[in-house]
Amino acid sequence: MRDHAQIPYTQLPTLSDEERIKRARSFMRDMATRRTCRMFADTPVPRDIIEAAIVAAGTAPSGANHQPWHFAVISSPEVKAQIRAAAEEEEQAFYAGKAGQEWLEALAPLGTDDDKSYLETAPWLIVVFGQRKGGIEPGDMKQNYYVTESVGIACGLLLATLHKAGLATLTHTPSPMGFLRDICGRPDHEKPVMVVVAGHPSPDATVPVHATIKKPLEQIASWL
Ligand code: IYR
Repeated sequence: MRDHAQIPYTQLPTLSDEERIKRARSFMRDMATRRTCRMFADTPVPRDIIEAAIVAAGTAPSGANHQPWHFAVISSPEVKAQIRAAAEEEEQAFYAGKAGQEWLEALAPLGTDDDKSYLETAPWLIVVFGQRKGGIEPGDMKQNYYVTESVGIACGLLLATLHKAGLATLTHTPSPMGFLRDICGRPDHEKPVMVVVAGHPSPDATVPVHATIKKPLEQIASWL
């Protein structure tokens, strides 16, 4: 049993407001250079980076601090090939019409298609699972709370850390993605949320202009 003790919150640095603004803007500018990449090189990437990014993701706030996530990390060429084959099968149906016209039209400016070769080329695939049941102690099977929100925040930290480490990333969301649970050998109470692909971009990698257009502050915030 964990206790209910409190400890002083002392880990924030003492800064001037000027320095705080500088740091916020510096991080903002760096994150604004992150791009979703669909063209990867097969250049190896140290496992240490992936480990650090997952530990960072694991610091995310979560419902009742149950930390309802699991990261299945794949570097095996055989498993990557299995994931690619299963994902492409789903995506072929998706792009052949299952998605519906409105969805396909929305995706057109991104230029995506059913070719998911990057799932084999990139050195690392991180399959992120949300756990409907869990708890803090290993083996707990308690109810988890705000799983979608908690895992979403964890994925954000994962992407931010990988970007800070100088790697390209892609959030891949095949639909439906139940096959990821089978391939990764995860239990029924875990739901695959996304595949985060990480690596170096290929030397000739491009990104769609459409994806670089971000809504301005006035459009995404209101001040009351
Ligand atoms: N999962 C598909 C389709 C797709 C859907 C959305 I919404 C995107 O922003 C991008 C792609 C694919 O990976 O191609």
